[in-house]
Amino acid sequence: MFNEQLAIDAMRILGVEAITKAKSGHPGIVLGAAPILHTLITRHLRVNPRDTKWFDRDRFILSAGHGSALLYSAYHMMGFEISMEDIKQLRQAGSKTPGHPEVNQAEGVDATTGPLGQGIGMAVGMAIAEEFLSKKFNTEDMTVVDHYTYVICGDGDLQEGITQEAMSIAGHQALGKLIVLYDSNDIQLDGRVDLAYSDNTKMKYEALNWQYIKVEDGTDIDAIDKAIIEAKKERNKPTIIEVKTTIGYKAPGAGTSSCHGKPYSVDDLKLIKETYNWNYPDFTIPEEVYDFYQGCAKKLGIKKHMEWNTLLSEYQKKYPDLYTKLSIAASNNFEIPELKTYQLGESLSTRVAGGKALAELSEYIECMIGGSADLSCSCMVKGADGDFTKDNRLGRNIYFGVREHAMGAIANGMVLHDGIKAFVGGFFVFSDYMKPALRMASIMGIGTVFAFSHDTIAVGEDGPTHQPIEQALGIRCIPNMVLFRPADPNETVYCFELAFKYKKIPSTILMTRQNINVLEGTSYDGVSKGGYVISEAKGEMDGILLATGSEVSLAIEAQKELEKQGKFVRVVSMPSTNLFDMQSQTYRDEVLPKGVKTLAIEMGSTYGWYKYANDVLGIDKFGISAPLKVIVPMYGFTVENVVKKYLEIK
Ligand SMILES: Cc1ncc(C[n+]2csc(CCOP(=O)(O)OP(=O)(O)O)c2C)c(N)n1
Ligand SMILES: [Mg+2]
Repeated sequence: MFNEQLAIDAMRILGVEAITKAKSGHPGIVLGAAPILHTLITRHLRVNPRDTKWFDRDRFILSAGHGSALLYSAYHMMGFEISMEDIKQLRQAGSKTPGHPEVNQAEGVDATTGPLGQGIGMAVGMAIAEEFLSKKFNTEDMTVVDHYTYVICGDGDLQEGITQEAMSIAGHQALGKLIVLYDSNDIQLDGRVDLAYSDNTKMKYEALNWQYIKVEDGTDIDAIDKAIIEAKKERNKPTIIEVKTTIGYKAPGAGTSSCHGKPYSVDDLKLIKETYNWNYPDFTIPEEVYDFYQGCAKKLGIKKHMEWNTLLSEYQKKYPDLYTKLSIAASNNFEIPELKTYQLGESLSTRVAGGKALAELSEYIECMIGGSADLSCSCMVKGADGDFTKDNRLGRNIYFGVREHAMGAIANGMVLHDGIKAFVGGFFVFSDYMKPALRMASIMGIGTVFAFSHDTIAVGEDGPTHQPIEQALGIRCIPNMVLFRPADPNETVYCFELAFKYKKIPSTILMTRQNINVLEGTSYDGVSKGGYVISEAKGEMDGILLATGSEVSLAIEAQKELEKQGKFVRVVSMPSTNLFDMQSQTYRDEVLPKGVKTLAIEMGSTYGWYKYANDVLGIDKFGISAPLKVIVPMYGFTVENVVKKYLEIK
């Protein structure tokens, strides 16, 4: 009979060898948590190393992303497309084995991790997606969606605030197919966990409506196995399995933080291999170990995938409509319709226009799920078909509660799962609470839609804490993110159409609290280019007023006033600087010709606008609590001041 210890040690040693070669990485978790991952992949995890995107695979997230070498080592031996050469290239430029697991770079990685806590948040999103899709597509006789979501996390993950939010929602939503394996080694980067942490783990998670199971000896794979079996039995609660381990097990510095993030020297590595009685040259895995891991993957994953394929073709015959819908969802090929637009003379806030766009989109996209952080009545970001609850898994609105941090990560998790188009929203100023998730969506290249209302100081009475100033700038700077700030209800509709079309680009849509008149001159084509001439100069062009969002209306008023003074200016609406910057130089020069005096107008940080304009009417200080009618003019956003500022440009 095969000695599994050999396989576990192979996983450990290969990971540590890669770290030593890279002279960079985190060996402690590799040595300590290997038995956890080993148990999962040899007895439970249903994945196909040859088809890593199989729709009904179990999802697995290494939330403790610093343990990437452990993951790569295991995946290599299981037969994923991670070669020994890739392992040797750990953490090197362009390798398939980056410092932290990245969805688009390393084979089989279900979520990019590294920022602690994000992984757990995304796992909750995946578990929600599974619950919804299984309810939607399974029939009495055919189960086409049925999988678990597994997480391995560390002490750091559980200390993060986002994790409290995510686990609280997961418990509330009774996500029974979510299983978190906690590598509990009492050590973190700076030292002992008890320097900073004394929560009662069992009581804490039970209070959050989780099942808690403890495994006292993290080298006892049968005990870990038994705990996972127990976890799977509990269908009404997510489970956290606390596995007591030793960081850097059997290696120099074991049980201390010295082995958390420092690679072992070549000499230390030699010593470790001696201690483990590992007599193979570096980067050498015995055939029997490959055979064992690949045999397990075959039995647990590949075989199941083949059975699933057979099931799916029967499903296609018997339920052709459902099959078509499932295929569209799984491939993220949702058809985006042309949405209803508004007529001149109408006036409504862009948050209301956004809410209506979402409602209309929900009719076409059956697997569109979204919600808000207790602000759906205000920001109008709300899903259709009632609320997603433990008793109504087909509800497409999620009440996230006031949990923005987790909401962002959960939305990303739903999108990463595939099959779901997710959108979430709240007050724009609190996008700060979601910034890490916005950034993660951008790094991962996924089409999550973040829609925020209350986009400027025009929020009014709530004061500076609620009035965004620097937020738009911050989000525009995130690579691969498209931020939209539509000028009127119609631009809002076009922004939603575009955002829902993107598959590999997340978007952030900013909406007003106050009413905006429907403007003349808006166009889908213009919005899709990020910036366009919304109102041409009525005579020889003297200059340009460049504006976004609600300030476009102001610019058009100022254009009329300047006209009276004999100055003909063009108004450019710039709903997305990100998209505008992607256009050809020719197009950009057409819209904003060089050498033409230009004033940019936005009720937010001026930083960044000088790239397009000679001067900027913006806000570089905090707002104040005052009614809209007072604060907006007080901060200079009047026709007179726009005209004055424009005329001052030399
Ligand atoms: C949000 C965030 N903050 C800080 C870090 C840096 N960091 C990475 S691992 C780690 C220690 C985490 O401790 P634990 O999860 O117990 O890992 P172990 O030392 O047991 O491997 C820290 C602070 C990070 N990756 N993400
Ligand atoms: Mg730890």
